[in-house]
Parts: sequence; C-alpha cells; structure tokens
Amino acid sequence: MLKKEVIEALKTHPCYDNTAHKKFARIHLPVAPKCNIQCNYCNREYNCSNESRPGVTSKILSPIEAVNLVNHAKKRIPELKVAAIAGPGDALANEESFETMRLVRENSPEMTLCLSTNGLMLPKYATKLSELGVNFITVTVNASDPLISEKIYDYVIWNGERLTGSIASKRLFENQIAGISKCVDLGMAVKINTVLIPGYNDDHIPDLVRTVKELGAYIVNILPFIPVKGAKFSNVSAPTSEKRREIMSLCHSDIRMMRHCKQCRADAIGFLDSDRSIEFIREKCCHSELNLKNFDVGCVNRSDESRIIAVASESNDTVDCGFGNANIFRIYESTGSDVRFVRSISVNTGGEVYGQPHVRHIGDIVDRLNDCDIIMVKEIGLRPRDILESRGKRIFVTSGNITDAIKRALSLDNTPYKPKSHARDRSSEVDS
Ligand code: CLF
Ligand code: SF4
Repeated sequence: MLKKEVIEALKTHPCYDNTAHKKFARIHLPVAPKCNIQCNYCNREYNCSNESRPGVTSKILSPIEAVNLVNHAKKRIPELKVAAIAGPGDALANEESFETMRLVRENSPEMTLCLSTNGLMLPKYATKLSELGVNFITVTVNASDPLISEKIYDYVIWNGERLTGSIASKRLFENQIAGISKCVDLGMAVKINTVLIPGYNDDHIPDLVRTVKELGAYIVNILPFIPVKGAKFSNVSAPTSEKRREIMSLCHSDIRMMRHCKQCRADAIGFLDSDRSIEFIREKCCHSELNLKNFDVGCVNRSDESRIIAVASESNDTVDCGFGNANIFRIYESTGSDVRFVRSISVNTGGEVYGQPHVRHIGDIVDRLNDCDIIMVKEIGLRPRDILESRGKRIFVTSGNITDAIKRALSLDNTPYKPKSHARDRSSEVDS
C-alpha cells in the first residue's frame, strides 16, 4: 500500500499523474554519469546540447552544485515540485545520487524526490532510498523473457564481473523483480518504463505489463525506442505511433498508463512540455555563470572572500593523509582570519592501492572535491595534482594542525576567487 505522503505527492507529480504535468514542474539533477549495464539502444557519448532524449546532459553536477541549482530553479519556477535523478547513467551506480537526495531533502523538504534506475542495484538500495525520502522510483524493464532481453542488453556488471547473454539478462530481471517488490512493500510509488523496440519486445510487452502489475507497480510508461548514432541498435527503426498506441491499448485495462512522457534529458528543468534547462545549465555553464559562489545549501554559505578547503585528515585536527589514501576529507570554509568546519566527505578507498580500481578511486575523489578551491594534503602524486590544478584548484602539501595550516595557506593565496567550469573531464583520467 502506498504511504500516506506518497498518495498526497502523487497529485503534484508531473509524470505519475495524467493531469499534474500541466500545473507542476520537475528538475532533473545530472549527478550520475556511470552505468552498470549496457543497453544496446544507449549511447551516452553522443551529447548534443540541442538533443532531447534520456541519457543526454550538457554537464555533470556535483551534489552541492545540484542543490544550488534546485534553489536557483525554485526561485524562477514556483511550480517546481519534483527533484529527480534520471541519469545520464544509472542513478544507483553513482554514490553521488544518495548525497544529492540527502542534501535536497535537507535543504528543500517540500520537494518530492524521484529517481530512475535500471533496477540492478534496487534490492540493495530500496530501503536506503526510502529512508532518504525518495518515494518515487522508475525502473526501466524491457523484457521478462531472458531470450528477448539477452538481445537488448550487451552486458551487466555484477559484483565486479561482466555478465553477458542469458546469465546477464536473468541477473538483471531477478534484481528488477526483487527491487520493485521491495519498493512496493516500503509504500513507494513504482513506475515501469519499457522501451518499445520493434522486432525485439513489441509482442512481449502485454505479458511484461501483467507481470509488473502483479508485482504492485503503480503505472507503466511505454516509450518509443529512439535510434541513436553509435549505439548497437542505431539501425533499428523507431516504432510508429500507431504501433505504440496499439500496444498501449492492449495494456491499459491491466494498469494505469502514462501517455504524456516527453523522453526528457538527464538535465531537463521545468514543465514536461517546455524544457527550460537552457536557462539554467546549458547557457549558464557555457558562460561560467552558474552561481557556484553563493551556495544556498544549509551547510555552505560562502562570501566572495571565503575559500572552501578540503583537508585530508584521519585524526580530525591534523593534516595527516595523502590524497590517494585518505578515507575522509574534512571541508572547511575560511576567509583567512576565521576557519569554519562545514562537513566531511567520505571516500572509501576500497582497499585497492594499485591498478585501474585505484585510478578510478582517484578520479572519483577529484570529482567529489569539485566545489573546493583548495586541497590540503600530506602528499599527492603528480597526475592528480595536474588534474586538480587544471580544474583551478590550489594544492597545499603540508602537515600539522588544520586551523593553523589553513590560515597559513590563505595568507599565501592571493589569487582572486574565480569560479571555474566544473564539468567532468574524462579525457584525462588520473592515476596516482
Ligand atoms: Fe524525471 Fe522520470 Fe521522475 Fe518524471 S521524467 S525521473 S518520473 S521526474 Fe517523466 Fe521525463 Fe518521461 Fe521520465 S516525462 S522521461 S517519465
Ligand atoms: Fe544507458 Fe540507462 Fe541502459 Fe545504462 S541503463 S546503458 S544509462 S539506457
């Protein structure tokens, strides 16, 4: 049974209610670049700012940038009711999604939280999402028959292993079923998105819809497949609107159908019918105008003179860790005379100190410290240093008491504060 607050929130959710989209708006927060499966219709590399389809974004935001954006958008769009994560990768394959939802909840408790996923990690994270207040979950399920789905998915990454063929599709579907059931038991509203792919799953969709109905899904959205350059299915034709209507009419007596989906971008903002993201991200970011200095988020409220400093510290009062092996960064704000602790950012090292896992770990730390001006560490490798400096960060290698070290660093740092574009640059993956 749906939670009481979910029943209330349904009335203002532009995707779950067939009339709410005319009165209420949503914001997508593109904080989730990574994915743990490969659908044969997806290519997130091809990213044109004029293109409108799922998986496309002009920029990846950090959680703090995302919260800043929500605050900014709320002022300009009073009808904004839903803050959501819809890619560009899979929301549950990116730690930043949880931090983003937590910060939005803390900062904008009136906002409905929504998230879309392929479902692979849903059994693991359903409870955590419910505790974070994320009550609206979309799961993309394209087939329940492994013989069909093995043609739709290229691979699935599960427990660090790359699964293919029917093993991959069985794992994915089993997790989708378990995750959907868990969300339903927790009183969340579950929407199923199914991509209608001619010649692959068209005849199978009515069966699939009955299956998800039995699991307790609230609504189903049958989206037409969009051929995308560079994807395995780039030569498959899109379905005709008649075909889609025909399939929807076969299913609508079984379950509520969404009929107004706009297949929006991962950074869409506004009413479903009129995307205003260009006002907030695309245009602003190109001109570095996104207001990164005035975080409205409760934990950071900086002035023009202040700096945000990330300190690698295990002990809480001394700079005592190297960049690559720190488990935790303590974030401070300082103008040079006063030093204010803001919060901690945990970066699980995962125990790997060599090879690709460590390279990825370093890259993730760099991303998570995107909002900081100064990075203070006991030691740092050449390449992470280069990457951080190319993003406009200043690095201080030091040790000892944190407050003293910050004051010392700021007395040496005369560079005027200049907000940089924080777009993730994958062209220069780091190693330590
Ligand atoms: Fe976004 Fe999706 Fe939440 Fe809506 S979209 S995460 S449920 S707030 Fe909506 Fe866009 Fe269609 Fe998605 S129109 S693509 S169904
Ligand atoms: Fe692309 Fe989403 Fe499929 Fe991942 S789950 S490959 S992001 S469509």
